[in-house]
Amino acid sequence: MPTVKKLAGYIKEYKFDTIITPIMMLGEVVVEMMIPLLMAKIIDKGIYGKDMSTIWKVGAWMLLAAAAGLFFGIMGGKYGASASAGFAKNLRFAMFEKVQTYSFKNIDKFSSASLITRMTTDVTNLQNAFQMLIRMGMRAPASLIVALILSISISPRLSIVYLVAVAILTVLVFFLSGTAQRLFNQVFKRYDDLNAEVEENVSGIRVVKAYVREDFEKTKFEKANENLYKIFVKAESLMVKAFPIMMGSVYACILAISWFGAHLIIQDELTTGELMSMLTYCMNILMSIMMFAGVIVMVLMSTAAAQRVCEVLDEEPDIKNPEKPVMEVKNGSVEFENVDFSYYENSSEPVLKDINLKINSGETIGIIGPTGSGKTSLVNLLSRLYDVTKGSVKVSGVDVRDYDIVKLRDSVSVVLQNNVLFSGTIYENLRWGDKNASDEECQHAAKLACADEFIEKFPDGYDTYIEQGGSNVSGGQRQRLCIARALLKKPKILVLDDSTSAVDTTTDSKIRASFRNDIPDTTKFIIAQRISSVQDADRIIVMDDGKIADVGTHEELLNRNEMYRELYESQTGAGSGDFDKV
Ligand code: DGT
Ligand code: MG
Repeated sequence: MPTVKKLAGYIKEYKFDTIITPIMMLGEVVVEMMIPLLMAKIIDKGIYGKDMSTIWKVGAWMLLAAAAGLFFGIMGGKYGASASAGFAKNLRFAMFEKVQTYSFKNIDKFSSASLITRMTTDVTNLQNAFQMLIRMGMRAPASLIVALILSISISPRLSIVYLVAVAILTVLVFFLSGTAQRLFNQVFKRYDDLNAEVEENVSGIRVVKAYVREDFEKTKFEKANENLYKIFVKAESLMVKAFPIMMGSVYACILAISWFGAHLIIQDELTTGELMSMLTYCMNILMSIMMFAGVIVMVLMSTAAAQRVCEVLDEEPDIKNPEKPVMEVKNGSVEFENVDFSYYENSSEPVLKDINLKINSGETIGIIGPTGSGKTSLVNLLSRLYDVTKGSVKVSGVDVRDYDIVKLRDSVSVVLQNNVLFSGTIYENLRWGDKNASDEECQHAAKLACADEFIEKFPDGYDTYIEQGGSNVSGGQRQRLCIARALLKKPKILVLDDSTSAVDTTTDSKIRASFRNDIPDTTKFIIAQRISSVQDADRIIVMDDGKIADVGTHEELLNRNEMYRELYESQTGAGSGDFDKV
């Protein structure tokens, strides 16, 4: 019930459409119910009474009623469609808006595939159920009641046949729909699996091709697809069986009415016209029951979708702005105090353990260490992409959790390890860093990141269109564009997470030189696998297994840290790694 109330809140500007739809449908029912009465009159008075003028008069009324029915029906359809589509639109927007507030952790919890299913398939299911509810939810019971009342008023004895049929059909319908609903609920779960499959494959299609894994992927997909097929067939075939059974009982009912009705006509207790109307009402009543059952099945089926949609809307972003946020990041000094961090609340082994570190504003810090040692995890705490599990991270002396998130992220600019560009021109992509940056500022940032050299070679220069994900630039070009974008923020702290790994060493050192000369006051964190990328840093942090193994200058570490020395030698020795000499 709270779910219904919550979802109803998204009808918003479509309230009028939502209310007018059932009213129109009621109008349609009333008109529809008059037609059998008029028909009876034509038969009994007009045809049997051989009275042409009655036929004309009542015929005209019938025409009018049919036209009115048409009008109400069209209006009901129109408003119903607008109300349900509008409801779905609002819902999708609210979900999209909510997802934008999610932290990395929130997104990890749902997985992006599931978020997509929830925003598309689930919302569509809700939209259909909603439309069914406002159109048929009122029409079906109303039609049932009016038809029952009118037929009882014509012939109470014959109506008993109805009541028996109604009872049998109701039991049948609700039994079937309950089973169908359970099956359809499983369908949604399978959809999620399928979408996860598609998303992973399509977003990684280049790797799939490079490794000739198409067949493997196809088999995997086939399985998910087959599962969906099976459960769908099971649910649908139940519904298909249900239909002839229901129609069977409708025809049985018509036969019974004709049989008893004929007797009553012979006994002069019923007229032919009245029997005709009774038959029409019979159809009406039984159809209404089926329709109503349909509504109930759809609404029940959509409860799973509703729940999944509400989960997205109700999810509390675990990284939120504080009550009284600090609005200014004064400088780029950083302090880690007894920091522990894990990605899951109850994981036994934290990813970062007991990190203590003090960094002055303007320092250049290199971070080096084996893969999985926690380098990315460490720097992600700076701009609150994740929050610490224990201890605190301070920027310019203030806990990062006390800052306004926007201000913090503007001051702490991170070039993520697997960074992406978005579809749009180079200018547009760079202006993610600062939407008001002038062309000159963009070009200056590109120059610092050594991106100007290749951009200027493009025929369209800075107006070159970048495809989705940056697929039409090389890995090294993409990295340089991402650095330029980060520089445009004019950050107090700049984090480069393995951001020059695809850039040649000469360009890499040129980029570092321009940082030194152009943004000397910005604190720089440079994560790298190449010693040459960090050796001129003020201090180098050696990470190992989630801990800081050592901190020092290049020379200090060469003298005292074995891991560092080995890494250095492996990279400078003949035939391997880089050839940069100190
Ligand atoms: P790299 O980039 O390969 O050189 O490795 P690092 O040093 O950047 O390692 P990092 O911080 O990405 O990973 C440290 C540990 O945390 C590693 O055992 C994998 C785990 N981890 C990393 N990212 C995630 C994540 O998003 N979710 C979960 N559950 N675990 C993660
Ligand atoms: Mg990393």
